[in-house]
Amino acid sequence: MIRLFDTHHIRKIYELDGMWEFKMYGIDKTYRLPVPGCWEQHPDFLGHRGKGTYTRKVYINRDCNVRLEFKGVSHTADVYFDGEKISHHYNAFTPFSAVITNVRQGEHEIKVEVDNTFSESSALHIPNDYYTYGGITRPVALEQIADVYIKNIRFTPYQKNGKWNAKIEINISNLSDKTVTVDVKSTIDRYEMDCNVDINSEITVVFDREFDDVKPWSGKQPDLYMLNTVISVNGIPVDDLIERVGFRIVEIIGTKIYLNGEPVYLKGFNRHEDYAVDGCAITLQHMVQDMDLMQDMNVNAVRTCHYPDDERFLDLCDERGIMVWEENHARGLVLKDMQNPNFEKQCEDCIREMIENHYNHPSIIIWGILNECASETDEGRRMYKKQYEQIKSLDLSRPTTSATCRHFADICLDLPDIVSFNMYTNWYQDGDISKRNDEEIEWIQSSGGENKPIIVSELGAAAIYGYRDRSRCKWSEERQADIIRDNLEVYMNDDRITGVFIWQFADCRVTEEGDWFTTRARCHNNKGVVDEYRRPKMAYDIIKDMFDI
Ligand code: ADA
Repeated sequence: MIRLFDTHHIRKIYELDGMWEFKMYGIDKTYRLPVPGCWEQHPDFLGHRGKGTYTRKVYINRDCNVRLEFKGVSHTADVYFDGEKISHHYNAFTPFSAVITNVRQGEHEIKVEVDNTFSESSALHIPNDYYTYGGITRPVALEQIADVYIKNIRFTPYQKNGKWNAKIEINISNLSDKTVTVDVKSTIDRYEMDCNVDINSEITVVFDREFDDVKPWSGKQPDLYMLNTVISVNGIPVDDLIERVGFRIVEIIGTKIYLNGEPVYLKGFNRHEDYAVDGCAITLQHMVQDMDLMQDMNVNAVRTCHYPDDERFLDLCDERGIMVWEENHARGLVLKDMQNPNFEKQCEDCIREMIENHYNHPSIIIWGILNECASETDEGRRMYKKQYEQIKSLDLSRPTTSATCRHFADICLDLPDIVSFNMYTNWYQDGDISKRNDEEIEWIQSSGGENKPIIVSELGAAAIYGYRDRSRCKWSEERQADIIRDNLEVYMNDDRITGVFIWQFADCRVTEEGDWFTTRARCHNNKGVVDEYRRPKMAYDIIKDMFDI
């Protein structure tokens, strides 16, 4: 399943989930592995870092154009159709697609060369406090498309004179070499919009109108609408695209975040896409379990640390009214990492693909960048500034932020709309939580962050699941519960703070490369409130109670 709803009724879409032939470079054996999936789930590749090739045949039942969509390949993909290279993509966490024209009816071969090794060509996937898996880790789809087809649609809701309006931008592509006249019809609920246009190569059709009696999307009432767009040639429907949208606006007013004119307080988790038996290729069932557990703990928000998430999880957030801070792919990159010659382009690509593909999710209320990167340096500032500007060039409807740990040294706090900081008082540094919080906020407010909303983007402690100790020593479940409780008591009672994200929802695997193993028992980040099998630790019930406000 590629989304939690049908995206087409006219365009023919074949989901390519299933068993693909697989060969690992350097191993003379042919396997059959599941897609989506990580090769690390196979006993022969438990910790394998290398290059593997997935291959499968597809039957095309008529001459047509074909569009292949990959929702995620970890971490670099080279895609071939009948032996011809049609796409190269870097980054496990963003979708990409390729169009092949004039495909003849019959059997064809798709081959995907996948690389999860670390090298200078990978500036973002590096040894880190999370694991970079290998495989075609998110769904794949093959679509039969007409010569004129809908590339994508942007839905931007807004208020005008107290009424809901929306701007709908429909990008249509013409693969033929002649001008074509198309009829474009979009419907939402009882509202219809229609126009006729001539297309040479590409065109953007814009509808912009009032929808006076629609219900807004909010955490408590996440009303969603199907935006169904059909294009016809000579009265014959040739293509369609269905998006699921919500009417909501996000504003920053003073030091608060407002959703539809109401201030919100974000209480949530940082969630890595990592599950004991799935790796990063989390199944829908396990995504739903994660969502159910987080909602059982009374969260209303989630941060997609530290990369864009699987769209099915974002669909779940849309349906459940969970507000999302989605961020580009970067974690803890020092200036030397940011000076990798591939860094800026790889970040730019990630931001573009994240926003282009996830723009219509009403649950996403914040775009984040560069978690704990070199925001204390002049060169780092140049790159932060460039990335915030790129986000604003793609989306003016959402605020920006970045989680900093460069306490008392960060020189980028004036750039984002919201200032966010990661603080581990009583785990990494023991001390007076309230005092440290006051010092931090006073510094923020005098260093470019004045009159901005403030979020505590990370707080927490580690515990090994099942390790109980009446001394409440560090690494025990008791101590983790104490530290989270004591930190939440301060942050949730400070009206200068407009949200908290606990680090982290579940234990996740980390790379053995680098020196993470020295402080990450089991080669896992053990700060989850549940372990990698989603078994709850003692902190679970503390959070459930404290978030029940
Ligand atoms: C940092 C980082 C997280 C994680 C956390 C920790 O704040 O943003 O990815 O590494 O620390 O567990 O120490």
